[in-house]
Amino acid sequence: MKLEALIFDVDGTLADTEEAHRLGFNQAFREHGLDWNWSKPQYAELLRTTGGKERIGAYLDGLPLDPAERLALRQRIADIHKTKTAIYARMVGAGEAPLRDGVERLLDEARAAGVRLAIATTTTFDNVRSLLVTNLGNDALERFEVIGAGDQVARKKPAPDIYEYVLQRLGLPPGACVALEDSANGLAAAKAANLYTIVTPSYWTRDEDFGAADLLLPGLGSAARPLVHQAAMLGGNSVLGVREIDAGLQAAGPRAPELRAL
Ligand code: XBP
Ligand code: MG
Repeated sequence: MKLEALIFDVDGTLADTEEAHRLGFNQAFREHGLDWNWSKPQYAELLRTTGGKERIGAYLDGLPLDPAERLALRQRIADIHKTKTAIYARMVGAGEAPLRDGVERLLDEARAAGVRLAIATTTTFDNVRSLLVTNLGNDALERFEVIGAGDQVARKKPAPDIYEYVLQRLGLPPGACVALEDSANGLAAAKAANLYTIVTPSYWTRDEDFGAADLLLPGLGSAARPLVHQAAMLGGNSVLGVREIDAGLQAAGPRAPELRAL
């Protein structure tokens, strides 16, 4: 099936945003009078829980609290998270989360080739807007036909829900789309939605297991940082473009449910 759409994860895939998220959480905790401070190693563990509100909840679960205290703090999660989202927007707006190498190139190439673009993320929609508008200009959101984000679905990654939501809104079968991810949770979500999945790990996810990925690359590649060692795998090209992605999708053959439908 011909490549019709690229579906991008956001955090870690479009940009290395997790340090801005971590600092945002910590500042929000301080502003809410809490003495919590998530270190980098601790945050790497906490990232196993996707979704900021859920992540705060998982952290609370690990604290030695009496039930009343735990409940009272649980009821404050939404407020704390709102503060964190505002702090994150300011940080991203100040240029602290540039796009990863090759991302803008691939987005431009896809547009020129008539390949549709979408987003499937667990992060809050406002964060997607801050990141895209800061890095790609005011009309950045219009580049993406569907933006699936945050609480639009009941279950976050690794559940397939956000990918299924995006596929449904695109009106496309998984076999015509490719997902781009950076984490094991994201990969599991995309594969559970039966998508061909390309993984470009980030600082936070580089030690995770990506054995299920259809294509694993250190990045998308650019003239400044060509994928020298992967060029043979990419038909001689040292950057990942629409042509290479389509070739990978064709080589992988039909996705399982489509096969079953034959
Ligand atoms: C990343 C996440 C998010 C962010 C924080 O998911 O798990 O929770 O860390 O964002 P993805 P929020 O890579 O799928 O974008 O605080 O807005 O949830
Ligand atoms: Mg991610």
